[in-house]
Formats: sequence, structure tokens, C-alpha cells
Amino acid sequence: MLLPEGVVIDGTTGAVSPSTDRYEKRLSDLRGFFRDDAALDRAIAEGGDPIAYEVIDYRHQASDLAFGTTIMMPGKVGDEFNMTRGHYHLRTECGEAYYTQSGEGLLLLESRDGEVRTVEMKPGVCAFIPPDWAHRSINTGKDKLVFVWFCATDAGHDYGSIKDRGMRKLVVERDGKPALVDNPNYA
Ligand code: M6P
Ligand code: ZN
Repeated sequence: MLLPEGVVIDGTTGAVSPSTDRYEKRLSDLRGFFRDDAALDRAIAEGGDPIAYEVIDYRHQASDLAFGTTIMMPGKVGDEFNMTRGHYHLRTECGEAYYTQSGEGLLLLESRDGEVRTVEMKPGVCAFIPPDWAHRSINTGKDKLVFVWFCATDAGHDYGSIKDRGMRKLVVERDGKPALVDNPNYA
């Protein structure tokens, strides 16, 4: 039987205690997601293939609800800010919430019929991700971006269409500021 417990989440480091799982993605794991492969190679060589983000889970298969943190490093690949792969949920009726704890970023969302929206990520904002919207988080700041996510345990990740086609928009640095631009490679 699952028992109630208080899970301690550090909003600065993203540490979750207790947690059930964790993984990290390095820049080399994100090949194919950034626009500029040569810039990715340079960033990997210069930084020693740095960690781009880390995900820590509190997840029990016997419960419908899971949560955890994502800790995103600052940085850019070419002019594109560090980002997650981005996904739809396999269970298309499942939404998600992202409650930012520290840092600043943008949540980029895209519906199946091609509508694009962004939600600012900053402490105090809990972003609502409706069912069947692709979502990718982007660290546009100089510090770590740490947020807590809440999602159905079995929502699942569908990376296929994002990996194959990309998202319609990119978040790049223009004049020192984040800007949303058309993805020239969108298929
Ligand atoms: C958030 C959640 C996770 C997701 C992670 C990384 O923390 O939505 O479920 O796995 O971001 O994003 P992605 O899986 O798209 O790389
Ligand atoms: Zn999700």
C-alpha cells in the first residue's frame, strides 16, 4: 500500500527527497533537436558535452499522479537557447502543469492544428499545458531554470513528430533578448 508522505523539493537546486528516479540529458543526446548541427558540435567540444538538463521523478505506478522537477542549465547552441526535446503525450487526454521555482524561461506549445503559444516561466507562474499540445521548455536566462511538473503517471511521451518535423517556432537570442522566430527547417 502506498503511504502518504511529504516530499521536500528544493526550488533552487531542484533536488527531490525522496525521489524514485532521475536521468540527465547531455548536449550530445539532443542531436537533431537544435537547428544548427555544427553549432551543436562546437558546444559539445567546448563544454565537454555538458549536461543540458536533468529530470527527477516522484512516481509510483500504483498512483495516477506523478510529479518531479526539471533542472535546465543556461546556455545556447548557436543562437538557440538550451531546451528540452519537447513532446506530446501518448495519452492525448493528459495535460500537465509546470510550476517554476527559479530562473527564467519560456514554455513553447504547439497544438495539432498548428497553433503556437508561449507561456513565460518565472517563479510564481504555474503554466497549464492543455491535453494534446506539444510542449518544450527553454532556458532563456543566465541561471538554472528549475520547475516542478505534475502529470498523469502513464501519460507517456511522444517525441516522434517533434523529432521528425521540429516545432514551428524556435527561441533564439536577438539583440541580447529571447525572440520567437519561424523554424526554417520545419517540415
Ligand atoms: C518535464 C516533464 C517531463 C519531461 C521533461 C523533459 O520535466 O514534462 O515529463 O520528460 O520535461 O522534457 P522532454 O522529455 O521533452 O525532453
Ligand atoms: Zn509532458
